[in-house]
Amino acid sequence: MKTMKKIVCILSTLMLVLCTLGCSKKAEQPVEPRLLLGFSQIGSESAWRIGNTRDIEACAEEYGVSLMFENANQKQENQIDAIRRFIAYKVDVIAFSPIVEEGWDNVLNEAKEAGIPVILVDRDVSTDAEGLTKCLIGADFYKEGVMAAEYLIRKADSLGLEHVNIVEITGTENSTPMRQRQAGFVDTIAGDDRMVILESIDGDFLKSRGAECMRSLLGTYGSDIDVVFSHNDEMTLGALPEIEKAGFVPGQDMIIISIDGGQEAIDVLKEGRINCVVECTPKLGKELMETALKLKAGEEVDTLIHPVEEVFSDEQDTSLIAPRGY
Ligand code: GZL
Repeated sequence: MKTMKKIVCILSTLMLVLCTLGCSKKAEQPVEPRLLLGFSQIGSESAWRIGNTRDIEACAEEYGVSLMFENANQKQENQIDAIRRFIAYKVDVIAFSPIVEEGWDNVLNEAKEAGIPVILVDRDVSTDAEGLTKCLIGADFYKEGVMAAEYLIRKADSLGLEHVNIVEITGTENSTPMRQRQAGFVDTIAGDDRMVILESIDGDFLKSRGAECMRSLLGTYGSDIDVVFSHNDEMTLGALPEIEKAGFVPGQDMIIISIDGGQEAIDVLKEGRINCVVECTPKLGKELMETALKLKAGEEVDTLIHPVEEVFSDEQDTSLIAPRGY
């Protein structure tokens, strides 16, 4: 009897081991991706862009989306080539952040003819054609420009400034953030006679160009500059050392206003060398994956998704600003 019990015990243990192996084997089976998404990213020009890429990659993983990711290294022709590869590969959905607004009709028509829906991430395209894209997921850049100007008006009031000379370092010419941030800012200061924009200069969202632009502006206007309005943190961080080299104290001799809200800029805000940072969140991955999955399932999607964004400035206790994650 005891022998029989031993045999049953060994057999049941063996069965348990086999089942476990079998399960783990099943667990190793590659899980079919829910969707194949082709994404063309502009490049790696800023902490914002790198944060955007990281968020999209993390969300693809989380949502079980197979991501074909291509970095265009700041060239529109590379983005167009990437979209054509996605079409040839017959991805389920195409998404991209257009470096500039014009020049996309041909390739977007090719995607439409191939029956592949396209989602715009971060930036927009300018086209007269209908139905080339399904959705734009990105910041309200015009509002960011408005928030920057509204801060400046409050700051000028608090300092009792009667005349405010502004220099503007803009983002990539003809890009949505450049056009909209400038429009929002200009429209908001338009009614305030104290405000004068001495010059706007294209810094292409790059740190190195931000430094070059600031050197040029300092050479032309020097101590006449009251405010630097910079379209992104990278250019701001490039400009600050140039202001200091010229003998001025940024945040005191000149009011510094920036946009993006990355950790490095927030740290400098806390030091008092920047006065205001308007948030532009790069965390668009969740909305992108959910929208792409809806399109794959043939569901209706919102045509415009704006994230909620805030302003960080020397009007608040900046020590309370949480870590930014980009
Ligand atoms: C804004 C994004 C801009 C950032 C820059 O959504 O398009 O591009 O403000 C980035 O940092 O280069």
